[in-house]
Amino acid sequence: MQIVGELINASRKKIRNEIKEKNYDEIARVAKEQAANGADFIDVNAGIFVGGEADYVKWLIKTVQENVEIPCCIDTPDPEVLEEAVKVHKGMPMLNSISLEKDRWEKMLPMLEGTDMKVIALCMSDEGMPYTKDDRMKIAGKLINGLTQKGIALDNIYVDPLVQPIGTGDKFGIEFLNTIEALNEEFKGVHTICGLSNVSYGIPKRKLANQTFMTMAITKGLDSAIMNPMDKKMMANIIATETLLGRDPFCEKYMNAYREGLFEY
Ligand code: THG
Repeated sequence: MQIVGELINASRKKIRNEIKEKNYDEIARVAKEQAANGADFIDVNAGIFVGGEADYVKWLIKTVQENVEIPCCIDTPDPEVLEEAVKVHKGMPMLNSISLEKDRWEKMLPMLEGTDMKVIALCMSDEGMPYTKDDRMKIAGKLINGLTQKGIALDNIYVDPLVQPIGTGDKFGIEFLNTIEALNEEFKGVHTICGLSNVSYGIPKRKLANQTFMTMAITKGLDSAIMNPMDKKMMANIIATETLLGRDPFCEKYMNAYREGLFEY
């Protein structure tokens, strides 16, 4: 499982002011604790600062990269912000995200061509949010084919089928899970990713729903997630699920995690 640490996001009340005031030590701390707890990428999102977003994202990238070795996942729907942000990022970032929305698609494709950057392909189009597996697969197919036609490797594409709150539609969970399964069947080698905690918006005991949904999604083939790596139960749950699914030869990761005390929660 590849983990994108979600904590450096200005929409979180806890960190909004630290970003606004460019509190270097606090951002460095949150980057380091996520990396130390298993993050493979650090998501940076300053989307709430209208007009100042590019400046804040660039500062976040510099701050994160001065403190951890892992790359950033640059989280903005604005292609102009992405373009500026990519210039200050050292090494290969993950871009979050391209979609089939005309403006994003047309402005981001040239940015990706000829590079080895990773990109999240969000299942969204100008026709609005997809609800069923079939809606999502139509968009995903166009995204994957369009990207690979431009020479982008399947291994650099992370399809996000968009998790929607189960409280707003009983079938949103299963439609998402079926999409993960279909993506792995039809596009072998492509990655799948999501912001999984969306599923539990508006219902109690969110961690219970999130952890259960994570296990179900991994079973269908989910191989990456935007999540809180400081959630020890979730991290333990991921390791146990992968081991039980036969994706951990000789239970090595499970045993190592146990010995390192990662299951003491
Ligand atoms: N797909 C992609 N990118 C994404 C998302 C996605 N980026 C943003 C988001 N969704 C994932 N990131 C977060 C970051 C923080 C929180 C949730 C998702 C979070 N939320 C708390 C809550 O939900 O209650 C607290 C919010 C607060 O502090 O106000 O912490 O789906 N590609």
